[in-house]
Amino acid sequence: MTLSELTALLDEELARAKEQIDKVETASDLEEFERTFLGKRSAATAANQGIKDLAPDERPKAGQAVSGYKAAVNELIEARKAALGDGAGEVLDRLDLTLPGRGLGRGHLHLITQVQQELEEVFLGLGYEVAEGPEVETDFYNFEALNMPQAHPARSMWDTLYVKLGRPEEVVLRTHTSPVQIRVMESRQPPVYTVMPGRCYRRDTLDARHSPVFHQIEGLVVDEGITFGDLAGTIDAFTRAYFGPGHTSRLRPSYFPFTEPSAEFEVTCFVCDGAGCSVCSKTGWLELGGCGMVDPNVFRAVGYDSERYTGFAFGFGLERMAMVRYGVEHIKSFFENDIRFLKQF
Ligand code: 2NL
Repeated sequence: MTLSELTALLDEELARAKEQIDKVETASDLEEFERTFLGKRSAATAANQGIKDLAPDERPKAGQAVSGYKAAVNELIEARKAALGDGAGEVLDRLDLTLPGRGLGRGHLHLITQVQQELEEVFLGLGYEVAEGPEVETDFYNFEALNMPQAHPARSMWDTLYVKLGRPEEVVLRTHTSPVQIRVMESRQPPVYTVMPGRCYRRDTLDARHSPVFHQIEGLVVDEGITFGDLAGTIDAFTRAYFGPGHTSRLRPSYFPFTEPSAEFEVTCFVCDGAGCSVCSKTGWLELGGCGMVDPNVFRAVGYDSERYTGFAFGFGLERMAMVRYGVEHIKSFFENDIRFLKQF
């Protein structure tokens, strides 16, 4: 191969490359193009190998011709790559296998939270405030201030869970939300119109109606001239607001250490409207909670003038409320977090 044959070969080959570059569409086309015009069997390689056979003074010119050719071909490749974009059109050869994805669905409030918020709304409507307090309490707030001195037999009404802190049996998991009422009364003078919702703990064995953890809502009213009639009227107003105007309530004598007199309150069964069915054991009434006039000893414990002020309090379990209202048979359903149960409400 003479020098002029060599340069002619490279010129021809470059012209062919310029023609073919437009047909390159994909990354593999581009690889093939590079192999054809720059690879082992390309004109560039043949020309390169021919250089050593030329006269020594012709060799630099031949070398320049080869590198000029290579540079021109590489330029064609780069320009084409840029024109085709990233991946050099490879996407055209692939199938789109992406899926639209699985929806996670939207959650909602737990049934107990819904019941709690609905009850709060009813009492807010009656002019009450909502207060919350600690779940880990001292003996003073959970028992002593509620007219139950140490070793008082009435304490056995609550099987208590103790926390290993302070003196033995000094710190407890609250057995009711009443300690919050003590804290509210300690923090200010009457009038008090407040409800206290929250989680409570008792050393009870789990059965259909008892759970070691459950929720309560309690109410407290303290003002001048509050009577048992106000208590009965409030319970009835609440019953109508929550269960509907067709429902009414009744009180039956009972005992709590912190109220005197004390009563249980019942509402007309909303399954049978008072006619008697299996839910209300054929009585037409459902027991919902307890209530009474605040014992003057409780007022003394918080520094209220028990000659000037009277008041009432009431309390009931949110799980019991939800069970009778929605026909839930076992209290454990509220704590198992089985989505098939939860999503029904
Ligand atoms: C029940 C009974 C009741 C109270 C809670 C209370 C709180 C203070 C003073 C007086 Cl600070 N009373 N709370 C009173 C009567 C009954 O709940 O069986 N609940 C599930």
